[in-house]
Amino acid sequence: MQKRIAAIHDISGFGKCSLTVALPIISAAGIEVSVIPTAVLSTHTGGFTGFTYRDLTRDILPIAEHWRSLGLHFDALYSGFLGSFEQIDIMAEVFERLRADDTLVLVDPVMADNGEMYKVFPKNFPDGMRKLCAKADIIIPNMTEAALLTRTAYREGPYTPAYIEDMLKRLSELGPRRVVLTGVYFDEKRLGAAAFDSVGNKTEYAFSRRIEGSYHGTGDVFGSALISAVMRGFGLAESAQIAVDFTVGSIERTRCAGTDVRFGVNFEEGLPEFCAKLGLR
Ligand code: PXL
Repeated sequence: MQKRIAAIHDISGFGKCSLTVALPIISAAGIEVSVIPTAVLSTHTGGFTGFTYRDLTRDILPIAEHWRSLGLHFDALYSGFLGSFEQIDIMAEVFERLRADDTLVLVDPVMADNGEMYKVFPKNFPDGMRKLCAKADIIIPNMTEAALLTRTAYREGPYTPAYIEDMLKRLSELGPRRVVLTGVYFDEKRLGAAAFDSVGNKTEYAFSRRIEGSYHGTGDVFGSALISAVMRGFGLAESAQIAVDFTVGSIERTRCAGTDVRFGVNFEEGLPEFCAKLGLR
């Protein structure tokens, strides 16, 4: 049966991230996507000034409640950028209302990158995210978010396997059985993700070429590809490799084109190859 995911992120009209990335990627994977927009912005907040910001905090629970009343079944709930601190507790309530026994809850604790918290969030935001991560089956922090969630100091790479594996363990101790950590690298040539399953205490790595620069929206491209692969039946490490390859290909095309890094990455032209890897033709 076709799977159904509820994606709960903001919609930034320009700049390819959150819902404008999750919808096309998950749909291309042959999975149905329902959306709860957490906020509507003219652009994302990474490098643009003067963006509009319509907070939708009060709409989230009524949307979830309407879906619950319809008896809809979701194979996965996928949350990302939340529009306000208040939305963290609301998201926990959304999970309560929409989660069935077989629903996978994936939380991307979007709040920081490159050693810094996004300026739109208050200082106590990581405390709230930590509580939300406890309700997830899988979390997918980057290295900055991992440091904030575990209350450890942010460190720049290259990292060591011991450092990454200790971080993964601490993150899973927050509650989620599985953790995929992004922005992992042991040398200057390769970069990727580490996938950890606390059942079996196993860490696996998914690397690709390391490309210079910081491209906006790549965390959402990665997360959307990862949940798509998991929903199509791939294991966590295999899904992480598919998502890393898709993200790196998208970055490479964008770098070759010389596009402004704020404009998002060209993931669109990688969709046919992504679908082929998922076994869709
Ligand atoms: O990609 C993460 C993200 C999503 N949504 C908005 C953002 C960001 C990161 O800056 O600003 C609105």
